[in-house]
Amino acid sequence: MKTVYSADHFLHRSPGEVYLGEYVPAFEKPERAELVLARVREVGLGEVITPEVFPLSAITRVHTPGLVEFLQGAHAQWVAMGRTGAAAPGTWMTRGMRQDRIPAGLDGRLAYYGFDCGTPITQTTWTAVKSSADVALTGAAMLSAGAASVFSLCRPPGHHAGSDHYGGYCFLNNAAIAAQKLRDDGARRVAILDIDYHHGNGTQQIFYTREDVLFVSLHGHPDEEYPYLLGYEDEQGAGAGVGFNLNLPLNWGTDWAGWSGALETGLARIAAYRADAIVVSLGVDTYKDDPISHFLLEHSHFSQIGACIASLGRPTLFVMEGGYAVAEIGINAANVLTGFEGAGCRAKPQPV
Ligand code: Q9C
Ligand code: ZN
Repeated sequence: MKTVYSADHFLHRSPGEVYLGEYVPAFEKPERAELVLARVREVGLGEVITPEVFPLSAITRVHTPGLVEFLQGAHAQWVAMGRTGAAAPGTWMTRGMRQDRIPAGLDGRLAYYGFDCGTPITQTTWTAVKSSADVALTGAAMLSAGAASVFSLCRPPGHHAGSDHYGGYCFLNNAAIAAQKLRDDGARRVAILDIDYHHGNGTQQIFYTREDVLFVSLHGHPDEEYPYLLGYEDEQGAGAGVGFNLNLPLNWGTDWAGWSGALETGLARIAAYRADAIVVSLGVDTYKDDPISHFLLEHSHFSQIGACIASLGRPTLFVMEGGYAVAEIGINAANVLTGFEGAGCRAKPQPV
């Protein structure tokens, strides 16, 4: 399996975030992608290639031009107002507020487009964000050209970004952009399997009224876990999309027995859908020692996840999402990929 990677990801570095009431170093940091890349090379997964550059029109297939222009220009406007540091909202939209009017001023647009304060926009964030989308699009193009599987080593991650909102360390929804590209290249049905610890609220929102992209997500229950306001099991799609959204929320403390049961349910739905291609939102923040998460998966389980996904026998694009146990992120992510490839890899999944 080839890996698509761009060093431009270094251009996004969050200055820090508020966690449990304290300002702490950001969990989502450049070292994450570097350690995944190092492990991909160590296990001999396959060639590592740089992405092609795609036009913005591939992004505005799923995001509004307003969000894209905002992300491109926000930091320059922040600086023009005499401010230092990174651009982030301190006010958010809620019930009863105007949704039909996009404010002219920067702080108003931060409130309109952003949904948390953990996703700051620096001077070079856009370049990293665009490269991450290109990494996903390149992977999708390779699948369209006949590859059986590709790993798009995206950073920053994407699954919390919706058509017109960003947050949760995510600016553009790489997996959704890739799924749309697969559709536009001719795949009739695309399934997105989101195994990140957090609900992929952005991906769900983007495809909620559509039957041509099935969304299946395993995640921390929104009653107790971020992003809290989406991801319940009664969200099953709307309009033409009814029946094409499957949420499998799980409680804090879920172990392999509970998690793998939900995976079986999700995979059965995808098999019944007869997807032409599968996009996996690959978060490994389900790991037992993840610093912001509450599931209990171990290294060997990630290998089993890959093998289970391979059993669907469909062209599969893996898109990197979360995972914050940085020292072990490479092992966990690569175990999914080598588990998918079975005996095809040189190194054994490790340690068990
Ligand atoms: N300071 C992913 O795993 N935590 N995103 C709250 C507010 C956000 C996780 C941040 C967790 C987002 C891609
Ligand atoms: Zn996550």
